[in-house]
Amino acid sequence: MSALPLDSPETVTFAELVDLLQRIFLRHGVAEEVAAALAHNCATAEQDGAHSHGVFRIPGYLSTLASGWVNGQAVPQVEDVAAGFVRVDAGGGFAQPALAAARELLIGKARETGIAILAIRNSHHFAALWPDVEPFASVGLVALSVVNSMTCVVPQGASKPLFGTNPIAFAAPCAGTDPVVFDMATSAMAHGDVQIAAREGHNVPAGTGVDRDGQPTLDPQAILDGGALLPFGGHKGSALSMMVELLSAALTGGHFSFEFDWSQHPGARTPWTGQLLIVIDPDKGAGHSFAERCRELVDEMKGVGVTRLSGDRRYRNRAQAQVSGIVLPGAELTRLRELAQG
Ligand code: NDP
Ligand code: PYC
Repeated sequence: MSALPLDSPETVTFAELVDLLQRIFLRHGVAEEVAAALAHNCATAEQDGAHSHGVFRIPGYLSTLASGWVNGQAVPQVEDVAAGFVRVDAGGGFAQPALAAARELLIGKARETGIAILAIRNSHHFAALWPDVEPFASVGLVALSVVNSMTCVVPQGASKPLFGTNPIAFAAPCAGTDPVVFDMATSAMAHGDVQIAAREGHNVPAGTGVDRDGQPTLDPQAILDGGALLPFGGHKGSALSMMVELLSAALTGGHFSFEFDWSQHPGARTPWTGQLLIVIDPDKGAGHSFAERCRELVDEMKGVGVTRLSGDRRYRNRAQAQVSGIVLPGAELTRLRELAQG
């Protein structure tokens, strides 16, 4: 019997992928709780078809850890600063364990006061943002989060990059169905998707970015090689990106996207910035009907012809993966297994 070609697809369960990724992180110097948080996050993205922030990110995590730029052993310090305000110093570690450490306190405050803010600083976020907000909507809360990244986006009207790709994610409970969730970079394209386009050798849409001379380009490699991304929607995306910088960095005590210098850490890929979450208990608003009102809006949207809501693609991928597993190229799984073994 002939061997399978190395890149024939292989299927793993979600639990198997989490376990594999966790072992990789552990082997590369990451503390147990941090490894668990990152592995779950990364496997969730892969399962949901968010390929720019799934296993694609593993080499970047590992080169960053090897460079000493991020502290995989950091223990987040949670500070209860006010009735509706929690701060976390992530200690130069990842944002996900910082959020996990503050989560119960944050939820308690949101239920008590109606709204609570979590300001994470001194943190690295290298992941999709929706896994940070969706779990709040799953317990009946509304959540909004922003995180800034690294300088690679030219503000509207400027001639040089300054902003990060700066995503905004929102999640709200919706009666009788999955939470309504959106998660979008404020750049025309996420940096990870530009990297994937370059790897796969296809053009990006017009308006995505400029080359090193500031000229519009469809070539993703030209964007990566000294070029830059543009905000989505011109001045509107640019204003939202500015807001993300202010909320994620100025408000939290983290770095702006342009403020950190990783040049002495070859291989560093994770932005050292900050993250803000706002969690609202909708029961304190118009009563207990928020999730029903959300459903009404969704139904009305469908009634006027919307066939694809934000989140639909992810939920569809997730449902499929839960039935038939997560499909990865065989060569990629082999590489991941090697990384888990050292
Ligand atoms: P997309 O443009 O792919 O999607 C943005 C949102 O729009 C999603 O909620 C998506 O839902 C929805 N959507 C996409 N297409 C449609 C459509 N045709 N109709 C209706 N809704 C649609 O995401 P981005 O490229 O902007 O971002 C990709 C990821 O990169 C995000 O997870 C983001 O958090 C991450 N990122 C992380 C950064 C960091 O610093 N950590 C920086 C920048 C980006 P669905 O999910 O169902 O496709
Ligand atoms: O895809 O733009 C991006 C990104 C930046 C940091 C993590 N992801």
